[in-house]
Amino acid sequence: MSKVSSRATSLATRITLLALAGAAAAPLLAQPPEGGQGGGMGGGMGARGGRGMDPVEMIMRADLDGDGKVTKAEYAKAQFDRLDRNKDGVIDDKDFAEMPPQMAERIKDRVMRADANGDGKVTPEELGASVNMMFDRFDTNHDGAITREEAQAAVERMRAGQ
Ligand SMILES: [Ca+2]
Ligand SMILES: [Ca+2]
Ligand SMILES: [Ca+2]
Repeated sequence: MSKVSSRATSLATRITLLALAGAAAAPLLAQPPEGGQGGGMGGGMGARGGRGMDPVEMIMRADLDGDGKVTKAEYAKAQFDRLDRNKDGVIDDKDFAEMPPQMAERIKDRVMRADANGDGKVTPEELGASVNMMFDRFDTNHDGAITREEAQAAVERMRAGQ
């Protein structure tokens, strides 16, 4: 039976990853109420973003220092900052209350699984620990950083594994 549960866990991890990637995109989507297609500036240049945002881009956005690699710390911090809406240093109900209800509902259970000590708040450390599992999946050469190529490969693997 432990087989079953570990399998379920790894699936949950994948789902969490996708949910977090979605959570990252949502705030951006929430801003312009779609409709103003292109600000007249001759279009082209695809207004980076919108709904079809590539999961690889979402991962690479966590590259806070712009060196082309996402370290574990960068990844964890980027995810945490996006979820800690009220910037009080923990993720809890108050943050979910500030998200669009649908989104909050969708990600809440998964995010709160990171609440290792069960106090109803997810700290950066707690989120970091749960993010590590996902990170390791991406970081295929285990050098502590995800490159764009690794992100791409991981996203493709996940898609294929569905
Ligand atoms: Ca970096
Ligand atoms: Ca918070
Ligand atoms: Ca906690």
